[in-house]
Amino acid sequence: MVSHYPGRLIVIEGLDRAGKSTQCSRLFRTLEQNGRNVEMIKFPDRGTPMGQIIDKYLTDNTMNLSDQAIHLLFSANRWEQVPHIIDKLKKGTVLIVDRYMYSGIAFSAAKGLDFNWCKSPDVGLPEPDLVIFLDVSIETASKRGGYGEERYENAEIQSRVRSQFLKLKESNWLWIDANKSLDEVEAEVNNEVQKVLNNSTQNR
Ligand code: ADP
Ligand code: 2DT
Ligand code: MG
Repeated sequence: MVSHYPGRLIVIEGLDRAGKSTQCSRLFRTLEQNGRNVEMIKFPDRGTPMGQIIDKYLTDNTMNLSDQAIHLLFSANRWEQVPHIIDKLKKGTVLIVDRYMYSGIAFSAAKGLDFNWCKSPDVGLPEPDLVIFLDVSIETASKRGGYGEERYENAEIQSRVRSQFLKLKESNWLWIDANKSLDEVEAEVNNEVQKVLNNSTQNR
């Protein structure tokens, strides 16, 4: 699954408080220190006009949007970044992506929307070269500061979302036990990313 662009797309997925954002930052720092051309992207990107509607939906429980409509907005929020993603991949950048289409599918399917319907709006997005899933138990996640106020941040929903991620899991995903220490998880991430980057150098 190594893409035809010189850059690489590395996706980090997982439930809330699995350590995604922390590991994205650590990976970014490591690759930057190694002299790589690297950039971090996060979905939802709350900074765009569409992202602002998504942010309102997540933070304001009184905001009513149909499950289908918000699903399509999350997907559109990815599609609006595609020109930027392709541009960076063409320039040889390593893009570290904090959540991608898999969160989109898992969260909406967990609400009861049809699994295949949930997949369709993201068909055609740039394919990742590596998907890393940080698998944290609901118990560990709760201990990491408890859940906040945003929509979806409760144990019952997170547990249903995890079941959907299991349905999405593919054999080439790096599935990491994210209950381990930050340093242990980081070491596993670095090891696998290094393999993907070595592979890309050979293919260039
Ligand atoms: P996410 O982006 O997946 O929601 P974060 O990276 O924001 O998760 O981490 C949530 C909290 O849990 C932070 O306070 C972070 O320092 C802590 N944390 C993340 N991973 C670990 C870990 N492996 N062990 C202990 N604490 C962790
Ligand atoms: P954070 O900003 O804390 O990562 O969480 N979500 C995310 C969806 O429902 N669909 C999506 O496509 C994406 C990318 C997961 C944002 C919340 O939004 C959910 C948690
Ligand atoms: Mg995060």
